[in-house]
Amino acid sequence: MVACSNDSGTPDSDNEPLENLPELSVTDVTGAESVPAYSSILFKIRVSKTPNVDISFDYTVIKVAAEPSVDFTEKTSQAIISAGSLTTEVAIEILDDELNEVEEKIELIISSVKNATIKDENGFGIIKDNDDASFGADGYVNQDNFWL
Ligand SMILES: [Ca+2]
Ligand SMILES: [Ca+2]
Ligand SMILES: [Ca+2]
Repeated sequence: MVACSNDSGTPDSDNEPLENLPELSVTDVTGAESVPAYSSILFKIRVSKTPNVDISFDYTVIKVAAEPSVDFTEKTSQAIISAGSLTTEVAIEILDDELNEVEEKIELIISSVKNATIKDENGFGIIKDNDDASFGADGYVNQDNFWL
């Protein structure tokens, strides 16, 4: 049977039987607020080996420690890893604000996978803050002392 559980996707066989489908994983990523208001955080979804056919899946992005429509834009859609490719990227919009904050966290979850199996169905995205501590909006006391 298959022995390589930890390989980096080396294509070592050609025509896979169905039970040997590639395995999908979502990787964790880091992004940051940036000026002007919009930037992206790029989740990478990779397969364990080069697929012979297109792999499709649904994904959705939810909050873990962040506010939808304030810190990021929620998104649910579908993506494809084309035959012969090992990865695809999903861009999630990061919204800038003027608050000095701790790191925020979102999560991407995949489902309804076709032509692959799921090894790691979710990945976390860290959004780094880009604001100074000096003056918080609406009386929000800055938390910079935690980091000093
Ligand atoms: Ca924010
Ligand atoms: Ca900012
Ligand atoms: Ca901020």
